[in-house]
Amino acid sequence: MSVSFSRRTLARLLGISAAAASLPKIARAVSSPVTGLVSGSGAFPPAPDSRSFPQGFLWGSATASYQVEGAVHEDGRGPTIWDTFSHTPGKVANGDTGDVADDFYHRYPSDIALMKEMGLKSFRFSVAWSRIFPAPTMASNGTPNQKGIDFYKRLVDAVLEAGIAPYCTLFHWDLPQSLQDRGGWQNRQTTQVFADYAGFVAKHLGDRVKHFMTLNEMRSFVELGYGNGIHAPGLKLGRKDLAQVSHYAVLAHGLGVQAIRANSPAGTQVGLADNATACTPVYDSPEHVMAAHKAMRLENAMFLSPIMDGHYDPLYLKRMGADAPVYTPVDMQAIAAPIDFLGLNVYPASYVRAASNEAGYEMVPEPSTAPRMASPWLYVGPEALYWAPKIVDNLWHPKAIYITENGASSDDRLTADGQILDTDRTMFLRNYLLNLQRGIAEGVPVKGYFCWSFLDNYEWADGYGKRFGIVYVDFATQKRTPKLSAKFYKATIARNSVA
Ligand code: GCO
Repeated sequence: MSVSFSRRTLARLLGISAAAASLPKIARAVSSPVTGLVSGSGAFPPAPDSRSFPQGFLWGSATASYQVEGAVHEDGRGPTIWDTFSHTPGKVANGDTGDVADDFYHRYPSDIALMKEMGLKSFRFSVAWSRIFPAPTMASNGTPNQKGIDFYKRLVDAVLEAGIAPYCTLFHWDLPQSLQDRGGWQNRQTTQVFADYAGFVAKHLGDRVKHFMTLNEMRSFVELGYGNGIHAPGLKLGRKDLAQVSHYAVLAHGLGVQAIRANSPAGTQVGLADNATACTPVYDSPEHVMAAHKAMRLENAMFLSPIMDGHYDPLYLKRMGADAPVYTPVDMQAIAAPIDFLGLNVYPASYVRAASNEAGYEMVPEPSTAPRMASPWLYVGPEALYWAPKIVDNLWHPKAIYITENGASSDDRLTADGQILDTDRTMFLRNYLLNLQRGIAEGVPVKGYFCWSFLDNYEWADGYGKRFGIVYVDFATQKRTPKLSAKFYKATIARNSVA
């Protein structure tokens, strides 16, 4: 089964969304920004206002522990569900595992030097829980592993030394195997053990790291890991059990927020990285825009909306009926623990149109000719980066928003002289960024953008076959080669304006 099915479709299949209707004829507005001319001297022309970002905008890039680190048996790291899953025949394309990945565990100094050279202002990475606590149980995380803590201290120090701000994610899917052996995210106790681990990391890195994110993409690890089984731990739960897992995910987030706050210096900023369905009106008209606002809440009813609203959407609960999650008012209070920023991972646009049904909208499926990148699920919908933050801001007024991921997979090929001329990824990034700029210019409080990803890396069930980096990695030699898109990004950062 391809990943394309899972990302956005599963919630629909579970009956959470309104039924998709036939595709209407859509008039799409094509943005045609004025292109600056490069002068003969090679100097950059002044940026037209429709391209420039606010001063101090935080240009960054992101990675995740299992996708880049490798060194899975080193310095006391315990096994995770991804070690188990990737070593199970038939689960990952080409039988690829994260055993070596980008060898970032050893090569981080030169990779950070490359980030600095590119002008990155921030770097989002994740901590591997099992490097800190190799074998947690449901009773406690057990004995901390000093070598694991020391690794992340060294990493963060090197990032800071390069003048780059570290943004730390506590959970990017590599759950310790010892917890999965006790039920993993199906066991409510995992939420408390996660919070304890998050508090511990905040205590040890909080002097260096000012921004923490609890969980990355709850919808992905819940639906892909526990719903259709294409990600670790590979389970296929029914609708009721899956809804309970998603409840534990949001609860873990809330308890994590509280634990990080309790263990870090005043002023530490806490948030999450959520892949909220990026509800995008089919075009800009009052009824479709209104429909997209309704969709943003209901399509994200298991994840973002309870975190921001403090309750589950009544229509979601009605549709789930007896399959709705079991929870207490105390749970809901924790889930809605105030956050300092909201991270959005934005990839495809999910098109919405007005409808006269109970929900007031319907999702519009992609036509077969809709353009996509190398990953089948990754439809190109640049205006998602305008509408998702805009609607989220209108609905919930977060204090700050970061785009914690946005990027694209391409079929990168080396030219005879060793370059990667990824004009497609560059086109993708340019158009998404122009849409982001539009929202910021209108006052949406987006403070930073993290390109996914810095390096080609282990793309989960797709193995090394789908490349998302702006830096090419030859996995046989570990040689890094910045792609054309990296040069585009460097120019964009230098000008603080879309290049
Ligand atoms: C995810 C992750 C990343 C992916 C990226 C491309 O959401 O899946 O946060 O780990 O690699 O999104 O698929």
